[in-house]
Amino acid sequence: MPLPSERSQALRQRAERLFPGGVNSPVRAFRAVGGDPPFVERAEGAYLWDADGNRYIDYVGSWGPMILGHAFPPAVEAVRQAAQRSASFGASTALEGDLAELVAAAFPSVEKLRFVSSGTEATMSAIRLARAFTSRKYVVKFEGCYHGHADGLLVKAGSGVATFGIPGSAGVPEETALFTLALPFNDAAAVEAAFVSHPDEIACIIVEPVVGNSGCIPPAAGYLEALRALTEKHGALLIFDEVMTGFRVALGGVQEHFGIRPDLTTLGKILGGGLPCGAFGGRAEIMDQLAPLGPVYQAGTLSGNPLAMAAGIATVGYLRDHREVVYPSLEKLSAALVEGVLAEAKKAGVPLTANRVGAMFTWFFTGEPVTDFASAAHSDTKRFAAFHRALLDAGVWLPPSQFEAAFLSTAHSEGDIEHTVRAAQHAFALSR
Ligand code: HOZ
Repeated sequence: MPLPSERSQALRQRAERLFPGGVNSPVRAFRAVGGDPPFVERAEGAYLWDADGNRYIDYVGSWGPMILGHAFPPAVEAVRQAAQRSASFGASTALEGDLAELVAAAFPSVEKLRFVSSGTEATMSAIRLARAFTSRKYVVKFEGCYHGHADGLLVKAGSGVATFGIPGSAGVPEETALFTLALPFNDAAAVEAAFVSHPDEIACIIVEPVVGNSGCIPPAAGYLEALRALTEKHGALLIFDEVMTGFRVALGGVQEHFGIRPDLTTLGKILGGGLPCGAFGGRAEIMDQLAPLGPVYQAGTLSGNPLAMAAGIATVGYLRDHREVVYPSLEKLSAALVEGVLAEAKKAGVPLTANRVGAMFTWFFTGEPVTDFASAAHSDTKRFAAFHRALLDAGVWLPPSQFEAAFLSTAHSEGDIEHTVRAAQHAFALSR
């Protein structure tokens, strides 16, 4: 990769002057892998181009939403048409109902929902609702799961919190975090013990049912079923945070893939086709506790924004209409990519563990299975950083952290996969 141009350097200097750390979200910085993040100028299909004209095969996909590739033409056209009718009304539209019907058809557990503008808003609101519905205070979450940056959820969180080794977050009062119990993922006995030590006090369990924010970690056989049974037994709600997995691991998310029905679900990312959009929904009797019907307040000027709705309808509608082709082909291509890189690591004697569910995956630089945050944290993050840099030099854009999942889109080709596997082979050879 040639050195950054004067233009790139000027963009970086300006960003560092204006934004803390030069970025508008910490995970965009390359601090965990070294080097400076390129400035993205545009993207199309599976590729990103930076301000110096370098092209990259993109396996971040805006952290998940771009399942149909960047600038997916039906979504671009839908947004263009919506913008001509005005970008925002702060009033109800037919588009909201159109997208809500698509969501409810894909997620039968979602009888009613509310749109918001981000995953953070969705999880924060779902928890408020669960607390109100159960009249209980405690929330169980899992180490390494990230549910956005609301105060009470920044406890042993994944994503940037794990990447930068921030144990919680400054600015979150101890008293706020007091009601959050962080337990190891994939350990049903720990959940059972929490219900014993906090009888009738736990409002809900919130879980990334396939973890994406410690890297990709699938649930062990029977684990999600155990969460469902324990919450039912103890009168707590089960919240599936499917912001990352919704419409990705299957049209109906992890709950379709593993056949579990949570009480509440949070969605985002693909839901808005790349525009700011989230939602939370579930059983009607719970959702009807929201204002103006019930006493739980939650609101947003840009909730159900017509541009986001239009992009979401184009994206989710396409996924629904082409699901028989989209998901099997994502599965095939993702398997080829993940297994191809794993095979090269094996040949080169590099300890590597691959976790994958559909088109969501992580290569962990450890020879041991990764089943929770503790085992993910055994990864050799220096080796990951070197791998990341080598792949970037070869025109392959991976998430800049060992503790983030990568994503494939329908726009990726077999040629992209072959190029990536060759780049990995080269990177492993260099690392010997
Ligand atoms: N959950 C995303 C990364 N794991 C969020 C992206 C961000 O924080 O910018």
